[in-house]
Amino acid sequence: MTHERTQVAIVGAGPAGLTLGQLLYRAGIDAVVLEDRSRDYVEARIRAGVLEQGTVDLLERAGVTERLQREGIVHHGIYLQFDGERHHIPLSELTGGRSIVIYGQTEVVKDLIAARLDAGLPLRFEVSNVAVHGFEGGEPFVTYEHDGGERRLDCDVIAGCDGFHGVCRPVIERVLRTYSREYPFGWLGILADVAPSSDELVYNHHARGFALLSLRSPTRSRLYIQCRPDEDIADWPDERIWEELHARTALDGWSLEEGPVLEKGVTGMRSFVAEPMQHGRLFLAGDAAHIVPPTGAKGLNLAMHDVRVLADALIEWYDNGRAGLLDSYSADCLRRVWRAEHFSWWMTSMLHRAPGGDEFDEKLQLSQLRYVTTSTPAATSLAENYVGLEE
Ligand code: RFL
Ligand code: PHB
Repeated sequence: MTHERTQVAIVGAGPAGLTLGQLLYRAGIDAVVLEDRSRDYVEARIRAGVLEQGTVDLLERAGVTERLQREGIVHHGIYLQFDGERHHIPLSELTGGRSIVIYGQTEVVKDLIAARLDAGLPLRFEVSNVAVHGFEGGEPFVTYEHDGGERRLDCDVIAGCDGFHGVCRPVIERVLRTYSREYPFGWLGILADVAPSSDELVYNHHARGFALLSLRSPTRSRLYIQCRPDEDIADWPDERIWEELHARTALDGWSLEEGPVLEKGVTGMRSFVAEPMQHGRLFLAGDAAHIVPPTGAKGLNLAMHDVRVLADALIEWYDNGRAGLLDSYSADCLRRVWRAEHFSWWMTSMLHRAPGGDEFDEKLQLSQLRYVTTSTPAATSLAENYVGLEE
C-alpha cells in the first residue's frame, strides 16, 4: 500500500471537485483529486449549458475563464412558447441588468482539467474502489486503487464531489434525511451541427410534450424533447427526433433548421436533497448532495455555489483556525439548494405534459404561463430565480 498525505482529498473530477481544487490551490491549500472515469470520458460528457453570473465570477476566481470570456455567449432573455405564441422574458431588464452565459459544462470541465494539469497538481483519472474512512474522528483517509496498486491518502478533510451515483453519500446514509421526487418523464437531448434557429433559449409547452431549444455555440444547437423516462434511444432515429421537434416548436413565420446529429441520449428527471451535507470531516457538494430536474438550468450552478461556500470555509479554517464557516456549511448551502429545488420543480410542472394528466392540468399550466408572460411581478420572479438569486 502506497501512502500519501494532502490537506483536502477531493473525490470526483466533475465541475464541483475540479473547481474546489482550483480555489484551494489559489489559497495555498493542497488537494488531491480522484476520478474513477478516464480523462477522455469526463471531457466528452455533454451536460449543462447555462451559467449564472455567480458561476462565471467563481470560475474567474478559480482562474479559468480565458476561453470562456472569448467563447461564452451572453444572453439577456429567454422565450416561453405556448398556445402557438412565443413570449419574451427580458431577464436583464427585470433583474437590474443581470444575464446568463451560454458555455458548455463540457468546456468548463476541459478548462479546469487543463489548468490543474498545467499547474502540475495531482489529478488521478481511472482510480477504482474508492472508499472514505475516519471522517467521524480527526484523521480521515481515502483508500483506492490506481495503476494496479493500492493507495492510501491521509487528509484533514474529505470533499465528496462524486455526483449522484458516487460513494461518499451512501457511507453516511444512516445520518441523512433525504427528500425526493421522481418525474414520470425524461428528456431526449441532441447536439446538432447547425446554427441555433433562435437567438435565445425557447422553452416550449405543447400538447405533445415539452421541448427546449438551446445552443452551445454560433454553429451548434442543443435540443431536447420530453420523453418517457425509460425511452429507448434506438426507437428514435434522427428523422423522428426532428419531426417531433418541428411539431412541438412550430410557429408562424419561423422555422427550425436541421443539421447532422452529433450526439444523442436520454436522461431521467428527479428532485433529491440529502440533509445535512456534512458529517464529521466529510463534506458533500454538488450532485452528490442534491439533484434538480434540468428545466431550471440550476444543477451546475448549485454545485458551484456549494464549492464556493466550502472553499471559503476551508480557507477560514486553515488561515485563522476558525471552524464557524465549516460548521454552518450545510445550512448555508441548503438555503440556496431548496430555492433552486422549488424553482426547478415549478418550471418542470408548468412546462411538461403530465402522463395521466387531464385537460384541467393543461388549463392550469396555460393560465400560469399566461400569467408569467403578462404580469411584470410574475415575470420578475421567474427572471430573478433563473439568473440566480443574490446571496
Ligand atoms: P458530476 O458532474 O456528476 O461529477 C461527479 C464526478 O465524480 C465522478 N465519480 C467518482 N470519482 C471517484 N470515485 C467514485 N466512486 C466516483 N463516482 C463518481 C464522476 O465520474 C464525475 O466525474 O457532479 P458535480 O461536479 O456535482 O456537477 C453537477 C453537474 O454535473 C449537474 O448538476 C449538471 O450537469 C445538471 N444540469 C444542468 N445544470 C445547470 O446548472 N444548467 C443546465 O443547463 C443543466 N443542464 C444538466 C443539464 C444535467 C443534465 N443531465 C445529463 C442529467 C442537462 C442535462 C441533460
Ligand atoms: C442546455 O443547453 O443543455 C440546457 C439549457 C437550459 C436548460 C437545460 C439544459 O434548462
